[in-house]
Amino acid sequence: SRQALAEGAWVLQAFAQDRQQALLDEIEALLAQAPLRHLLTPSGHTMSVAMSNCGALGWVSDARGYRYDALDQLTGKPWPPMPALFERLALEAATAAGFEGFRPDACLINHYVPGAKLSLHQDRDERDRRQPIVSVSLGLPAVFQFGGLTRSGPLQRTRLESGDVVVWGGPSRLAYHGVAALAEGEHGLTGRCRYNLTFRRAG
Ligand code: MD3
Ligand code: FE
Repeated sequence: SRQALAEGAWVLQAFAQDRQQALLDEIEALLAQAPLRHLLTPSGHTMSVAMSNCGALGWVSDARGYRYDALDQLTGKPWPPMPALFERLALEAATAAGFEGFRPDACLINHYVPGAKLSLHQDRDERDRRQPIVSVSLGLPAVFQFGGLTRSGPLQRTRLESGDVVVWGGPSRLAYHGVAALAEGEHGLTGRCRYNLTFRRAG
């Protein structure tokens, strides 16, 4: 089912349901090549969410700022290529939400353990903001928060479950959003954690 969260933002409930194990297998293979790490924010805080990337470009943060980089600083090598399964899922989800021809060149892998959270932010490091962002949730559920184009103002909250896919485009592309501290739990697929994949056209 396709459900509008806001203008241009579509929840595709259980869209990835039958691909969850295959997605997790790919994630584990990717993380063996480009390990999860806790990045520093430009202000010097360590993020509670651990991250890695695959694809031509990877999102990174350090004292110099936020940016996309073709190299993993940790390994000195390019990020692992994006698996065909990932590209296909992102294209199918974008198409189902009305965005044609989505070709992501970056996939950020976020890893949450209980207590980890993502503060309210905008995604504005991508060049062409007419391209949507596709996000895929796996494992423990999360409370996703999103607002408008300014940091102040009311937030909507929605629970994202394993296998849910959300497509963010149009006016929602620059909406402020975040993830509340992950609740304690145990999931049959991932154990005591949540993964979120975000597919982007960054370059
Ligand atoms: C709304 N990740 O990686 S996914 C991020 O669950 C990020 O890990 C969250 O926010 C997570 O930047 C949320 C949903 C999402 C992703 C990108 C968006 C929502 C968005 C971009 C614009 C508006
Ligand atoms: Fe974001």
